[in-house]
Amino acid sequence: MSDGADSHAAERSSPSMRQLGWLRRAVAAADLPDGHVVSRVAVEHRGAYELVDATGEATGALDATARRAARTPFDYPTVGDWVVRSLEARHDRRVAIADVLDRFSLLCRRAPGPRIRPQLVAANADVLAVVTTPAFADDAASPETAAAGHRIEWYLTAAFSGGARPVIVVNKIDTVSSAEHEATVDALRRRLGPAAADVPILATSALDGRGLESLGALAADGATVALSGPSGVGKSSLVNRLAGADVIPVAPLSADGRGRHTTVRRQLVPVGGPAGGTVVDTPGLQDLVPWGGDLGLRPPAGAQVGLAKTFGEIAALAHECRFADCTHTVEPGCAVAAAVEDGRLAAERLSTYLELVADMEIPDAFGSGGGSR
Ligand SMILES: Nc1nc2c(ncn2[C@@H]2O[C@H](COP(=O)(O)OP(=O)(O)O)[C@@H](O)[C@H]2O)c(=O)[nH]1
Ligand SMILES: [Mg+2]
Ligand SMILES: [Zn+2]
Repeated sequence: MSDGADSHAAERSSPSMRQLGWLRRAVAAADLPDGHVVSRVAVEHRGAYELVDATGEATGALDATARRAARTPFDYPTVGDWVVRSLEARHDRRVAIADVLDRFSLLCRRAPGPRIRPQLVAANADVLAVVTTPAFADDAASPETAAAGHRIEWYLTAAFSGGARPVIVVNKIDTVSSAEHEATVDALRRRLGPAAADVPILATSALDGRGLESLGALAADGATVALSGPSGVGKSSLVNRLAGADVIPVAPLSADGRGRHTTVRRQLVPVGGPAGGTVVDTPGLQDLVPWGGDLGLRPPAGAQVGLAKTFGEIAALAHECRFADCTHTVEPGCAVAAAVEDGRLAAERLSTYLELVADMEIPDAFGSGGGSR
């Protein structure tokens, strides 16, 4: 998009540490070793990291000590991470990353496949914007097409679990009438039940610019907004529009009107000028199955927190079940099933919850005490 009318000119100079979000961290910069600075990871590709800080950009790789100490995927940097790196480049022209700083948020999915493995998507995002479109949102509302993926509850749980505030962005509203996009928003609210109270829903168009101010305002004062959602919903278009420049390639539409699957590098992009923040474009994912294990966050969050925020009414009911390890499927004395029976809980809410917990492979998610099955 190069309409020249964008209010934010492209940022060519280095972003300030404030815009990159450094001042939002409560970590003292004083314990940095000599000859080192903190930088933020903007792009990750095969063990190398593009880093950005007030001095500019650099390519880095873990130093030998950090590599030897790395035990799990959580020990490696991901986009959005703050790292301690050498000012001087090594012989391979990369700077040496000595440390990955504690994360206050982490978007982490269960990697596809039967093995339970984590895959880090983005670190230190304040906000997770779940991008959808009127077409996708309508799909997600009907059980027959839920298999097409992109179930909002999966993203909300991942955001809440990982310590990020979720918002839903209904993009491409230029493709429908205002009555239709309002109907989409209403349907989403109904679908989310009580959780809708904690999840703002924005309507945007990367084409005509509607709603972009509200979205951009979330990335103010050093805040980081990560955009996630399936391919083709307009994540990269939104990032470009917010950045006021074509910084990320936009996939052409395929015949079915949805985006083609492209392997776009994830990227962290400064937006909104010196008083702004950053946005992170993530690769197109269908359902993002939230990681059910520990995320190593300070302060800690986790899957139990995420599920309880996304399905608060089910969590509350589960306390009343006869068995502490009730799965809310076949047990006698199940308060959740009883609530569905007498209409206090929508059957779809329970089936959505059960599907999500099955995807995450968390046994007895709302059980209170280590019962075995
Ligand atoms: N009509 C319309 N098309 C859009 C909008 N945002 C993105 N697109 C188009 O949708 C396609 C996919 O966009 P892209 O940004 O690559 O989506 P991504 O896969 O989520 O990053 C491209 O053809 C865009 O031009 C929008 O708000 N309205
Ligand atoms: Mg994209
Ligand atoms: Zn139960």
